[in-house]
Amino acid sequence: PEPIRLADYRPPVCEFEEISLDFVLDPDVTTVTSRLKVKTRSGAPETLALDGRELTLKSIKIDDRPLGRDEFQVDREHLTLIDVPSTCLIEIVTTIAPRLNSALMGLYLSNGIYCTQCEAEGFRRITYFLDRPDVMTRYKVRIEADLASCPVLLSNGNPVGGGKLANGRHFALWEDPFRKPAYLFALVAGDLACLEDHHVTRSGRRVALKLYADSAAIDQCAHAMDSLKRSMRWDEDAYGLEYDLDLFQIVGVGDFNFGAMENKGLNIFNTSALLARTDTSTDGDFQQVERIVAHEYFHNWSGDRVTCRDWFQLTLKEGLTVFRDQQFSSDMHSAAVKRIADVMLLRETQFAEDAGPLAHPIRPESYVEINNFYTRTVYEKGAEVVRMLHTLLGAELFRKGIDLYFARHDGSAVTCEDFVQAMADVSGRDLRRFMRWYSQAGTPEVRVTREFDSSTGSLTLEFTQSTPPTPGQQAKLPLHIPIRVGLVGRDGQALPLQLAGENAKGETARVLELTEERQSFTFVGLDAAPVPSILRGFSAPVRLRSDLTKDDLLHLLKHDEDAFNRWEAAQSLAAEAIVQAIRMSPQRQPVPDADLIQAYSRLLEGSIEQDHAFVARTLSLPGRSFIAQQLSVIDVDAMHRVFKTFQETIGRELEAPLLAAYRSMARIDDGSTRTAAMAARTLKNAALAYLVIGQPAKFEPLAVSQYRQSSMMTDRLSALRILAEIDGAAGASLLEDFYGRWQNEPLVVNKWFALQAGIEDYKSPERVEALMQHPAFTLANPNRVRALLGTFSMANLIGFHREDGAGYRLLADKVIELDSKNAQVAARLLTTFGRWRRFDLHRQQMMKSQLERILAVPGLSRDSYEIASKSLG
Ligand code: HT7
Ligand code: ZN
Repeated sequence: PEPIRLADYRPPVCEFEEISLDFVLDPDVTTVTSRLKVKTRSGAPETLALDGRELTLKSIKIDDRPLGRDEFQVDREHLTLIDVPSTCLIEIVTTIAPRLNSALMGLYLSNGIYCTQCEAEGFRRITYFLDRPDVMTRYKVRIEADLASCPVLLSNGNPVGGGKLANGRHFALWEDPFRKPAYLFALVAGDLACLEDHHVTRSGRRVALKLYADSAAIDQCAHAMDSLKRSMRWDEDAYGLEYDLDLFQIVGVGDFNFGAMENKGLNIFNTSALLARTDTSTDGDFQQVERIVAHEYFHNWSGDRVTCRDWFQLTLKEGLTVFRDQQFSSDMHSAAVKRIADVMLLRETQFAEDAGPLAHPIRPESYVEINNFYTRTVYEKGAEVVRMLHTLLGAELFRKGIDLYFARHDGSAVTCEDFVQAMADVSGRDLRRFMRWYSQAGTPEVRVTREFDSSTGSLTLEFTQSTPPTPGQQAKLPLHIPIRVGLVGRDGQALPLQLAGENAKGETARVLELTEERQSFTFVGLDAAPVPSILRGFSAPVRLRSDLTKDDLLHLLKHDEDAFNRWEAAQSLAAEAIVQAIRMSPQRQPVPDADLIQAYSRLLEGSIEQDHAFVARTLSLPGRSFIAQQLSVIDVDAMHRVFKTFQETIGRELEAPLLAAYRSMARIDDGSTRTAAMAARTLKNAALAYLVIGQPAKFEPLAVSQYRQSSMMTDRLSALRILAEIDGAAGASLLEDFYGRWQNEPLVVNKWFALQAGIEDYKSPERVEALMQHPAFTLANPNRVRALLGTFSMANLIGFHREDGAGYRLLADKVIELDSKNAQVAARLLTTFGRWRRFDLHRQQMMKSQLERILAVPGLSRDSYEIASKSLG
């Protein structure tokens, strides 16, 4: 398949002033009648190529005149109408089969509920249309369905009518006053329960809030409703942005390719991103629901009111909205812990993506299948780029920039340049070099060295930046990089920062701006050599290489006023020790050094940190992927051995403080989902894991009793995970117990699959194979596929990469099976193979041959073709 290129963008040949859509719903033959009010841009007749896939065309009329066979052409992807008058009304009747739609794009059925997914290019599976985001139209919708099975009929905007029909059918009419691109269209019909509430906006308007789900799950929707209300209030307070319709609806469905979708006024959610109750959901789930509800709601402005001109600009709405949801979560809970979690995710996933064959800029220049570009780079690195603008301009000017962006572009489809231009206009800053972040792939490396001159009391920091080559981009240019810094005195005090040639301002943190390949900054007025604290708050998505010593890091861990860099110091100390141990011969026992253990012990004793979630994060070893990125060849067995020994040693040597922390956190934990209670549980369960891994025989009973006595899923699942991992006496029977209790809760069953897929041992390919035969497993449900195959391939290093290649074969078999059913999910699973070059030659060969096998499948989807071919390329 030929790639689509940003450079080939051309405006659409016509506009649609209005579309009226009539749906007669039926699982096997749904009839869709579309009436389009057309106006060509040239004012002259034009040939119009409408997008459409897997549609059965029944009839076409222009201005009520049926078209003859020679007046249009139909192929697999288009309906081409020749000489369409400059203004006219086109009526197209098509049929579709929602029941057979296993791709979950367009109109499909999920547990008897009709629902749609139109982003990015799903609308063309509903009717022929110019399915591109710069075609914005006013929608009028009529939905007709069976009253008994579909009492609820929903679409975007406002309900404007409806009624009963003959033969047990009924209909509803909806109108959306806002022009929108087709990707924001939504329809839902089914037997759904509803949770209702309302929000009064800052300007006093009452907005009805309706949350729909299966009646068995409606008692798990309160947290989402609460999150929605907090999001609406926050967007008013933080950005002055109010909701703009009188009704906001959310529907949860069990079969969904992604987390959720921001359709105008009718968000559709994967139930995994909507439902939460403490007995069935972990604290992580609660936070995830809150984040995703907020994210989709924030899209109402950053995405819906101002949208993307084309799909290359995806980061315009996604990067900005992720940044906004990060700010929201940070305001709701602990800012430090949120930043740490976001940076961990970025470094473990996006940095790896940026260093592999699928690396692309946050605004790609070409794609074969846009669905493959809903990536960590577009989302998370995109959010970091917005964050850097916030850092460079400061909160006040950034807000002015946002205000200008929305005022200037409300109701239109725009580009990343438009966003950055608004920031440049309010600040008067030259952001041309900054724009390179949008077009340059790869993670920049920033090196910093220091020199203290005691005779002048000055410290010079010398920075160099470089970005490694990525596919199709060999040479890289210097970027505009904000580096937030501070200086920590020998006594632990934060020192005032005065650059040579400047007057003293007394500030203890500031932002240095790198724009060249090499730059130095000299701080003056220092009595003794301080320890520099660099890249505070992770002010730019770069790999920092500094000359900080172990003592410097221990000093920062104790004294840095920047919490992120305190955590970073602990991570650097642990990462250094782990990497060294991995490089050692297998005969030597890898042990964490005494200083690190002592630092952990101090943290546990609570003399330094008050935020218990922060303590838990700081005590946790770096992620596997973060460590793997620092190795020239990933040795999965050595990594497993070292992580295990480190955990065992920490668990044993810190038994007393860990147990004390466990007990005191258990006392603080009141079973609520308040931030402090969640933080206490995080630390409690981190301590439990260390204790059980350190001394399984001694602490297994503690985990068993936590599993049995707690009514909270967080505690139960943490205990069960650790028991299953140590493979002791209790693990197997409690796994059975868990399934028995929760077999009727699909989201909990996903946890059960994921937990077992993630147990790192050499038996896992067989275990996963056996789990695929379990009656509860199905390839038709993306959540289940992700739980079992996604976890196995992404989070089970030694199982998936077992030396005989069984893990690779298993994944490839399933990708091939899934590709013809749901290519989007198949292609995403396939991305793991993209890392093949990082392993030893034997594993490289095996992964490569699975990629070749997949590429040879006749009729392979565009999605999988793009990932497999780029991975090999
Ligand atoms: N904007 C939404 C993206 C999305 C999606 C993309 C492709 C296929 C299915 C999808 N479902 C939702 C989600 C978001 O970022 O808010
Ligand atoms: Zn989004």
